[in-house]
Amino acid sequence: MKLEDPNAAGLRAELSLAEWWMPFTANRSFKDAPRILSRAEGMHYWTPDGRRILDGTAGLWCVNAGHARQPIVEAIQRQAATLDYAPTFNLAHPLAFEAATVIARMAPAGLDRVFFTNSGSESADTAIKMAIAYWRAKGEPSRRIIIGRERGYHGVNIGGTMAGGIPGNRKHFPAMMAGVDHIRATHDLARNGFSRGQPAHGAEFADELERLVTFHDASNIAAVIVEPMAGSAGVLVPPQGYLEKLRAICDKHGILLIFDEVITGFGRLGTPFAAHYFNVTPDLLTCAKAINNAAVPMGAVLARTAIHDTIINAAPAGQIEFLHGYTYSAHPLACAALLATQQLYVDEGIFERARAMAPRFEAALHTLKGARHVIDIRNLGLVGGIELEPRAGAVGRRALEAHVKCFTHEKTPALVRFTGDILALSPPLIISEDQIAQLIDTIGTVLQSID
Ligand code: PXG
Repeated sequence: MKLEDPNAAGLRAELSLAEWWMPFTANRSFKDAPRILSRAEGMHYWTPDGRRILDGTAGLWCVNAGHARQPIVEAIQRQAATLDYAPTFNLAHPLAFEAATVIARMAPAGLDRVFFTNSGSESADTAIKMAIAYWRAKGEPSRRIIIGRERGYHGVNIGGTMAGGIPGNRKHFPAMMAGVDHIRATHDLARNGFSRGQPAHGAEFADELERLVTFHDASNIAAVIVEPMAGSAGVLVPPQGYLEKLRAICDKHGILLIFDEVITGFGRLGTPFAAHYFNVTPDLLTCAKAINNAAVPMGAVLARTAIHDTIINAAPAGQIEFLHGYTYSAHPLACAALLATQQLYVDEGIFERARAMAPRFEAALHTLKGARHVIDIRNLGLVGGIELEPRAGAVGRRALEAHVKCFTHEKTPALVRFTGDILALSPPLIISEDQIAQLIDTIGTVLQSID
């Protein structure tokens, strides 16, 4: 196939699509009809043929400040020319300390030790290893079981895959990690359909944790890992009181609570973290994506001081305390992007902006109630989920078709995510009211046009 891309200098010749094995993609059908993005700025992507697409997903829930923001671009450029790479095993560079300090200061009180990774998946596996290392250092090494939740997503590494609860992601990779169990998901369409914000029913789903504690015994359980608000599995907003209950049960049994804030971190709900929004503080918190506006791959795990100190103090002086880390942990370009991004969030009041826009986003989103195929709408902060009735015998096809038709919409194309038969919206936090209206209008007309 030939791709004439004016932005891809050096790639103008015949471009083969065969070699790149694409992630989480139906490779064959995609390559039959590829959708290519070649430029981005602010709220928009552009295709190689110059079509401008409104970004309804902030890339993949990650470009919270909008695309190609100048201060971030320049920080990366400067850093690449100053210190392109530095090892961080028994060596360091100043930006890493600065970046950790900035993140610790904005984190919920008590979560003030920061371990850098390169993705949300690495953050999940790092947090799981921290939990296990903590109990070992504390003299309770039998605490090794990790409890996840059905429909949870914690990335694709072994710990995250096993603690995760999306059946399709697990079924090809059974039993890669011993000692994992799951509480049930909180989704309850019958009682909570078309909820605005946190649904009223379902705090009692947290009691499942008590059942598992009785079953496994608390002395064998290291940690519970959940997304405070689940995104990838289709925008599942926690019922009122649910997270508080999980926290209380963990406290009662001395179990660590891990929040996976890979998509909720950095303003998505109008607060720095979802922990602030819900006023529930975990013991470990994973993040990635918008930590540096996704400009360079980066993630982090935030730990309570006591967890950090327990692991550090258990090792003899002079010995490595936590045998874990990545070649690119605290990569200089990622740190430079982080510092510029966090400054931009403050300078432009981007989290406050998201908070102010959330009610207008909610109102616009719920105008789709009654649109063809729509069986539920849910929202929190600048996240929206639109659940469609699946086609008989073809689960996921209707939402895939809606996604493609939004992208190829003649007048006002938009990028919309889908998972199963749920459309997910998570626009950059700089979206305007007009752009929200346009996004919802595009989805509405597309839903009318598909079977
Ligand atoms: N945890 C959560 C809660 C996530 O949403 C990860 C971990 C993994 O992060 P990395 O950086 O390893 O991909 C994620 C990633 C979608 C979608 O369409 C969501 C993610 C990734 C790709 C697609 O909802 N989230």
